[in-house]
Amino acid sequence: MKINKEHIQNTNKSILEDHNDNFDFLANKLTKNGHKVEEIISKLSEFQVAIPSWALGAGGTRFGRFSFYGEPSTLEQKLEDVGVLHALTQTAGAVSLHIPWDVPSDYAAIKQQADSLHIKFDSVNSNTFQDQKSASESYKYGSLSNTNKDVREQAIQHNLEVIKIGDKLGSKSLTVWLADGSCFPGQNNFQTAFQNTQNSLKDIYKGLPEDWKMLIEYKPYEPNFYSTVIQDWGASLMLANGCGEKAFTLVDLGHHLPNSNIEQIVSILQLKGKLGGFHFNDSKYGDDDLTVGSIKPYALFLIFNELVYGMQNNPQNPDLAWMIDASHNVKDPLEDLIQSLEAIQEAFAKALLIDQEELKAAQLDNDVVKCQEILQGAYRTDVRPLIERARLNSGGVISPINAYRSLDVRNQLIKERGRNTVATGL
Ligand code: LRH
Ligand code: MN
Ligand code: MN
Repeated sequence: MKINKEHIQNTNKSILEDHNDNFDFLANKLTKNGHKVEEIISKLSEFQVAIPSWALGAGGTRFGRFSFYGEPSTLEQKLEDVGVLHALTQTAGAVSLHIPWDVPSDYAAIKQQADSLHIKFDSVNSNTFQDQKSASESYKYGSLSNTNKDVREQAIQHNLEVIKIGDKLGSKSLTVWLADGSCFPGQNNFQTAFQNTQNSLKDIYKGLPEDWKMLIEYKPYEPNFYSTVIQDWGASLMLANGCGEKAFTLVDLGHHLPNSNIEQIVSILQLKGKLGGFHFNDSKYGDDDLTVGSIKPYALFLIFNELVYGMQNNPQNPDLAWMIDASHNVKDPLEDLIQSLEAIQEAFAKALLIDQEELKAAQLDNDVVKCQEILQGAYRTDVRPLIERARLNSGGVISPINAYRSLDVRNQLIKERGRNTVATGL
C-alpha cells in the first residue's frame, strides 16, 4: 500500500475549511501574544521521529502474543508501513532497525526503497538479549558483562557486525540495550559485571566509524529483577564517559522507577553534552511501552520543556536521535504510532510556546506562582491547528487517523499480506 498525492488531497478536502478557521483563530491569538507562529510551524515540520521496526507488528505481552492482521513480515514490508506513516504525518522520516531481525538481503534495493519513501536509517540496535539459533554461546547469564570471555567476545563481535550493517545503510549510531543483570542477591559481583561491561563497550567503541555515536540505554529492572548492570542514567553516563566523546546516554521514558523526575535527568545530561537519544512511550507502572502521551501527557510536556531549553542553550549537546519505542497489544500498531507521533508533536509545540525569557525573569524573582502560570498557560493551549498546518505545509494530511481509516489502509494491507501474519521482532 502506497499513499499518493491524490489520497492526501481527497482526505483533506472536506476538513480544509474547518482547519483554516481553527488555525486562523489560534494564529491570531498567538501572534497577539508575541509568538512567531511561522517559526513554530517550521520547527514542527522539521521534527522527525524514527519508527522502530519492531513496533510495526503486535508486540508480545509476557504471557502471549496476539498477532495483528496484515502485519509486515519482511524488512521491505516494514519500510512500506513506515512509508504509510510518513506520507500521512510527514513526521516519521526515519526507521530504526534491530539486528538480526532486520538484516537486509539486498542493500541497494532496501536503500532505494527507503529513498523513494523519504525514509532515513536512524540508529541501529544490537541484540544480545536473545540466543540466536546459530550461536555457540548463550546470553542466559549476560552478554557484555558475562564472566565468560567467550560469551563477551561473541556479544562484542555481534555489535561490530551491527555497525557494519548500519554503515552500509547510512545509519550514524549504534544503540546498545543490555538485559544483563541478576535475578537474585549474590548471583553477580556488581563490580566485575560493571567492569566487564565497560571493557566490552570500549572494544565496540574502537570499531565505531569517526562520524558515528554509541548510545547506551539504561533500565533498572526486567528481564532481570534484582539488579541490572546499566541500571540508571548514572551508570550509563559513567560507561559513556569511559568510552569517549562519541558515546552518549539514551533515555527511554519507560526505563525509570516510579515517579523519577525524568525532565531533570534530561536537563542535566544536556548540560553535560551527554544526551544522545530518546525513546518515547508512556507507562503507568513500568516499561509498559504504551502510546506516547496516553497516561502522563503533562510529564511529557515538562520533558519537552527541558529538551527545547537544551536545544536552544546547550550547543555542547549533539542533535538527538528521536525514536518511538512502543508495543501494541490491543490497537492497530499503525494507528497507535500515529497517535504517538501526534502526542510528541503536541508536547513539542506546547513547549515551544513557553516564553523562556519571561520564565527566567519569574525564576529570578522567585515568583513560583508566575512560573507555574507560564508553564500551564502553554500546556493548556490547544495547539492541534499548528500541528495540522505543519503537516499540511509538508504535504501530509490534516487528520492522520481519519485519513488512515477512510483510506482503509489496514484492509488493503490484509489483502496484500493475508490475515495470519507474524512480524519478526519482540
Ligand atoms: C526492552 C526494550 C528496550 C530496547 C528495545 C529493543 O526494554 O524495549 O527499550 O530499546 O527493547
Ligand atoms: Mn528503548
Ligand atoms: Mn523498553
